Amino acid sequence: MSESLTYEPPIVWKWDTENGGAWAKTNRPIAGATHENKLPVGKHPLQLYSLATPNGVKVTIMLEELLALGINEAEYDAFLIRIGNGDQFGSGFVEVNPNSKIPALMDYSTEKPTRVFESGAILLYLAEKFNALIPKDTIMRTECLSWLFWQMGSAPYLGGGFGHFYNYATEKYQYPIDRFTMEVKRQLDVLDQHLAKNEYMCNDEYTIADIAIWPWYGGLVLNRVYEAAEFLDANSYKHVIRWSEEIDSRETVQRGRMVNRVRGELNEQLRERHDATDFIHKTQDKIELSNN
Ligand SMILES: N[C@@H](CCC(=O)N[C@@H](CS)C(=O)NCC(=O)O)C(=O)O
Repeated sequence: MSESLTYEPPIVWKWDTENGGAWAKTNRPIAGATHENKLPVGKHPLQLYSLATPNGVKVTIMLEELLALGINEAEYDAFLIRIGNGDQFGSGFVEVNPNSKIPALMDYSTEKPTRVFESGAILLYLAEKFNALIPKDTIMRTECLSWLFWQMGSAPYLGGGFGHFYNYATEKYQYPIDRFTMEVKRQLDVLDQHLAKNEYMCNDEYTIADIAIWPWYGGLVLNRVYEAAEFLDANSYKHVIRWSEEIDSRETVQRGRMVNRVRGELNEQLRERHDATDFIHKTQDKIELSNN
């Protein structure tokens, strides 16, 4: 515990580089590149620069879903951005995403190369480009976009709020944990009530709304995010559990979760993906075996 739980803010806040807590090495109050670093470019039109966090896997799941639908133009190269090492502040990455956060995508199939950042924008871009995983009917399409933007607005309370104070913070304080737990449980109840009446987020159609929401809220109730399932009484959200388990069983989702993964079982880590056969030959267990 620190000496005092109360804090008197100064007139003007100053950056104390020694006092950043978890993520202190990467958190900064300024934007822009810290170093020169050209990004690699592979052989496919779509180039993804990412890491298998919940925001990152939204995009790899989407790309694997598109490929499974037979859309071969969705073939992609996925390069690893290690945010703990500050790769997101390299000059090449900042050109693709001035906000220095994964995931970021380049599409070289357009007349001029297109950059896309923000996972929700990437999902929508790919859905529109390939005319897939987004409802065709205007009312359902609007419903789908409402849930997509709901996720983008809600998840920062789960990640930056709840996750930070419950999981990452070295000292635990009741005030922020209570505040963000209340909000996350409210969000889970929003989902639970909706999924009681709908198979997926948009009625009976699996769409980019599910692909955006599942990595965060599915991950939470399946106890993969912040190890908080028991604390949040996740089993009581039984419709969220049903929907989460169903999506988790999709082969496309299992593949998407492996891409750009650097933690967990070695055979589930495909740190870089350049070809569909990489899932067979290039997982980390095989790479380490061939290096020995
Ligand atoms: N709203 C953004 C959030 C992206 C985001 O927060 N990415 C995190 C990893 S999950 C990141 O890159 N953090 C690095 C940093 O903050 O420096 C999105 O959905 O794409």
